[in-house]
Amino acid sequence: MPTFTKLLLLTLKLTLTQLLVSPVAPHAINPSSPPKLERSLPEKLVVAYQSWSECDDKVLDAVRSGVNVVIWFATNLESAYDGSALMAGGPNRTCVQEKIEALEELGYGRDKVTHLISVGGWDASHPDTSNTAEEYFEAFEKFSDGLYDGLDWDLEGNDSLTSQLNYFSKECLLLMGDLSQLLHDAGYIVSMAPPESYLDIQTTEFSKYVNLTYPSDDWNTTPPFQYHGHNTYALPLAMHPDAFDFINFQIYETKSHASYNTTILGTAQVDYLVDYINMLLHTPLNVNFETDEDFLSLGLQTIDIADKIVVGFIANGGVGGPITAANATKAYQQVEELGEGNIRGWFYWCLADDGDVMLPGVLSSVF
Ligand SMILES: *[C@@H]1O[C@H](CO)[C@@H](O)[C@H](O)[C@H]1NC(C)=O
Ligand SMILES: *[C@@H]1O[C@H](CO)[C@@H](O)[C@H](O)[C@H]1NC(C)=O
Ligand SMILES: *[C@@H]1O[C@H](CO)[C@@H](O)[C@H](O)[C@H]1NC(C)=O
Ligand SMILES: *[C@@H]1O[C@H](CO)[C@@H](O)[C@H](O)[C@H]1NC(C)=O
Ligand SMILES: CC(=O)N[C@H]1CO[C@H](CO)[C@@H](O)[C@@H]1O
Repeated sequence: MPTFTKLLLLTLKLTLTQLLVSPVAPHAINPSSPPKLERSLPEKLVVAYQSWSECDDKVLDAVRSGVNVVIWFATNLESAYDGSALMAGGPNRTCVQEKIEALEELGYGRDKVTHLISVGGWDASHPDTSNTAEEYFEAFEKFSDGLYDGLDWDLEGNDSLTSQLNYFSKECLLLMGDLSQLLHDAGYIVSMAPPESYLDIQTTEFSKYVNLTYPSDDWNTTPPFQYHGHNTYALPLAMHPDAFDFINFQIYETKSHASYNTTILGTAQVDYLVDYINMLLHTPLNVNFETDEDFLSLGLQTIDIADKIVVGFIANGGVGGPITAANATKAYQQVEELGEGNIRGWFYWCLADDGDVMLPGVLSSVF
């Protein structure tokens, strides 16, 4: 007994001393601690989003039909009552755990299906940047507790046009990059889901505002659609090119180039998507940060996204929009025939709006 007590005391003393003399900041992550699980992704991706807080058996059918990445929706990065970093919100944890276990029993374990948790969404708050990326890394691990394989960024704007949330602060963009890097280095999967204009291959402009217009797409509406961005998501990507595993391009953003070209200009859906995919694959994604007071020192950056491209649709009752899933697969095949590479995969928003689980089968048929 006494020996044990002594040993315990000695251990405690040592730990305390180590803590007191430790030069490491209290929230720093031990870089030598290995990731608990080296997450990997399938070669070709069929990504499905859950709707806000959704958790039900639809995910089982979707995975059986070809979905191999599920993104659960959506959390916020907040401060707790005592000011500490907190990842909060998202779907019912017990339910998510049950569905992941049910998938494992069906033969779709964690080695075959990746489960990510998203941050943000339209009208959602942006991260509270009074906490550091290191602190949010710990908050993620606490929130996830092994349930999720990584994180997906969905930060967007707000319905109220003059809202502060239609501006991505410098601190917010830096946090997105820094936290992504920490998660990536620890072996987690990290993705981002920019609306088309938030990562736009068709312009080099950069802005932190997401209440802008597309000056060149004339829909003859007054006022024009005022919730576009200009390459906002290019900032974390330019600063941490290796941190992101894949990029979900939301070509279904309201009044997107994709809708404009296919509806107003009348370009056939297949032709548009072939052109768009080829642009993403072969045109350098150049973004000019010189016009931004916070990031001008970055100058003109060329971002390599060739192996990260995932193109996404709105479910539209199982048809897919603004390009249908059927036309998307035709476009994929045409790009394939050119023999110069292809996209990493597809995604769709969201499981709830694909009631008869039509999309995964069509989208996965080309892989
Ligand atoms: C969360 O999910 C579990 C398991 O499906 C369920 O029993 C519980 O009622 C749910 N909790 C809430 C608050 O809906
Ligand atoms: C865009 O949002 C900012 C707030 O971030 C606001 O100051 C500005 O007035 C908004 N622009 C328009 C056109 O409403
Ligand atoms: C493909 O796109 C065209 C418009 O370009 C549309 O008329 C047609 O219905 C689509 N086909 C399918 C099978 O979705
Ligand atoms: C969409 O239309 C515009 C205007 O004609 C054109 O510049 C652009 O290249 C088109 N985009 C695609 C992907 O075809
Ligand atoms: C912070 C903020 O401006 N939130 C607004 C987002 O948009 C909704 C809907 O218009 C408003 O109710 C919120 O106040």
